[in-house]
Amino acid sequence: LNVMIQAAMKAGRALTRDFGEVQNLQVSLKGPADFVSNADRRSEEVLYQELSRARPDWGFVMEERGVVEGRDPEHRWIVDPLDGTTNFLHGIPIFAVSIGLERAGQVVAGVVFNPAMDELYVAERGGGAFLNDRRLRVAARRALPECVIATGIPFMGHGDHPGFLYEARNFMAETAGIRRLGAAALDLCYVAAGRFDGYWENGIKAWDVAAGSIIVREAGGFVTSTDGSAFDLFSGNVACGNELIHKAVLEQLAKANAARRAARGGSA
Ligand code: LIP
Repeated sequence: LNVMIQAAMKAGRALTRDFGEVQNLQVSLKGPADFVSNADRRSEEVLYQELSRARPDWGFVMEERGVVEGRDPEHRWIVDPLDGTTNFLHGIPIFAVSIGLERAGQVVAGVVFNPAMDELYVAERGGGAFLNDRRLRVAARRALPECVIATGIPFMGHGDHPGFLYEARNFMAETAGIRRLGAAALDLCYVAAGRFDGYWENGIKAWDVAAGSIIVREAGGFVTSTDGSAFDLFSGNVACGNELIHKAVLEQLAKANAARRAARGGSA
């Protein structure tokens, strides 16, 4: 954890410098509305150097570099050097560095750092979840009408737009509100901190959710795929909340799916 915290803070300092000069960054497109800048690359370089110096044999799954094989088959770092790139490039201070540690296919530790708000979220399997040394616990609300539920909204060229509208319609009707932060790692941390009661998203990547998933679990939350099956980092979707709200989120998602199937005359 110390290695992860030091690396996240160093990368966070690099991001803070670039955030102060965001208008001077070189920005390019990886796909439609999918931006990458030299801030993402600088942060990734810091993380790659720091983590590989501390554990030379461990591999990586990184947003920009992709998979980097290590000699140790057991361990790998799952890293998003800048989660919330679009926010960052618009001067919105909701972005984070996210580092998950996978051991034998299981995430066993996670660190998420939002340098603009000086919020460091940390969890290790069996050791609880913390925000700047304060122990975290998911919210205790028991019914959707009192809940704020977060999600990610598909954007130009990405994701299932009609499917999202079916889902959003249900949550609009059943909850106290929907939020879209724009950084999946922080959505998960906000669930762990009890700020959000639940969160679901489709079309996410392993590096968006690796660290956050263990932070939610260590704060007492439940994390699965959106169909209720066991959470899989590489399945591209996630749903979470406390035990009751997680179940209620899954029910709404199943209802949305059924409504969509019915509208299509029963076809999948
Ligand atoms: C982004 C997220 C955002 C999600 C986008 C994207 P990036 O990550 O965290 O909340 O909705 O699909 O994955 O690209 O800024 O690291």
